[in-house]
Amino acid sequence: MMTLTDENIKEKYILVGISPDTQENRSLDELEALLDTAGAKAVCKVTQRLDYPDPATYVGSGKAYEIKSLIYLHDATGVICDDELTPAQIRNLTDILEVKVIDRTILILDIFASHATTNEGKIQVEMAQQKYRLSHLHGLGKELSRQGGGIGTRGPGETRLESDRRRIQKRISILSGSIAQMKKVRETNRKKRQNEGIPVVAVIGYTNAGKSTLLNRLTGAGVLAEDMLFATLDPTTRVCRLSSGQNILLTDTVGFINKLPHNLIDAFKSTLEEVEFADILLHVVDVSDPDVEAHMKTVYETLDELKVVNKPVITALNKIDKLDPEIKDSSRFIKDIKAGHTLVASAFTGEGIKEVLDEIEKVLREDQIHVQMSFSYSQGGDVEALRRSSNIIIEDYRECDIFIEAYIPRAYVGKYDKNIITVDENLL
Ligand SMILES: Nc1nc2c(ncn2[C@@H]2O[C@H](COP(=O)(O)OP(=O)(O)OP(=O)(O)O)[C@@H](O)[C@H]2O)c(=O)[nH]1
Ligand SMILES: [Mg+2]
Repeated sequence: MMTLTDENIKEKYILVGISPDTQENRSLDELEALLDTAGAKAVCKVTQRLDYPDPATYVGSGKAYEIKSLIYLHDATGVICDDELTPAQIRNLTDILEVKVIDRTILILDIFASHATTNEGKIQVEMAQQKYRLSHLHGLGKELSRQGGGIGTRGPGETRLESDRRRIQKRISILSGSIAQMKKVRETNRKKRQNEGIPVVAVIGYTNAGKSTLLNRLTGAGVLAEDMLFATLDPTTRVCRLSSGQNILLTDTVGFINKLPHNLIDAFKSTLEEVEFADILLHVVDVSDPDVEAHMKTVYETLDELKVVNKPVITALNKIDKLDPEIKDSSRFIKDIKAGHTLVASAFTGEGIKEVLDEIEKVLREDQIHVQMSFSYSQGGDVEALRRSSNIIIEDYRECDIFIEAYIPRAYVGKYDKNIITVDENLL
């Protein structure tokens, strides 16, 4: 990715946030990282002490005028607010500040738009952008009517607003059709996978936690992994072989972030269904980030929003190579209390990776059942399917049948009812 030098960064922003505590506003640091990913520069950060945004101007009008003087001081080209603004807030702030006013949502949408590579990703991002536009037409409307200038602009401005609304609604309905179509294709693929019975592990976590690096480490997938936010938008699924020989599917997913726009979650629902239908969630955490606890909280809140509950979670505390040995060894190691299993790892150096795979195997085993089975030689296809989905311990080609001893998914008991000779009750 192109890096911008100070000279060719055209857009310079003042970052504005609200917080009940102005001592430290890490959310603004994250906003700066987002801005950097988008290729623009932060020139100054301002935090207003408020519990809730001011409905008219987000920060209150006094603070807004203070920001106006900072614009001149830093020669800023715009102001970016750390929360999604209402149309009225955008309008009022633009009136006072007389520079471009954008919000966190627009910035995230912009990054998503430039990182989307597949058709599906592009359509999903456009859907979120159009929905944002539709809900903010009134904020942008004044700008539109102003462009005409002079007498009578209000009329044409309003008309323009109406025609814009209709145009956007039409586009949203076309995009909805495409998304529904893609959802169907995804469903068919998923059904196929479910029939094959290969367990799916979804790699989830905060953006930049190291999900793609971990997937690459585990499968040699060659997925883009970069030190930027939202490098991955499109889910990549790769096969990974566990030490018992059993295969699993690992799916990389889009990263989560604090204040992830709702429209984006909505638009990415079909992609995020990969998470909903996974057998296990592999939660990757950047343990070297000072905000690690808040990041984990955001991940679980997003999962709740996606209605993904009651799934086994394995948490990999990643990037331990970046930690001071002292901190690393101290007993005060972070725990993910919501995960059934927490391990330390480094996708970078490979430390702890084998343990992560073994843990996946262990969790899968909890949902498997130990059986002895007999297949006729004409059922070779079933044996082949079992090889992909199960952990086979003995496969014996006897004179009159094929004898199998294996751990099979519990859900298979009904399917192979006629083939099962014994079930290990102790493991039930
Ligand atoms: N030191 C160190 N760096 C790591 C480790 N794992 C990942 N990284 C780095 O962290 C950055 C982000 O890694 P990615 O794998 O792209 O993270 P991601 O979670 O896929 O991020 P998004 O797709 O943007 O949500 C990259 O620069 C990686 O090289 C690790 O274990 N140690
Ligand atoms: Mg990634």
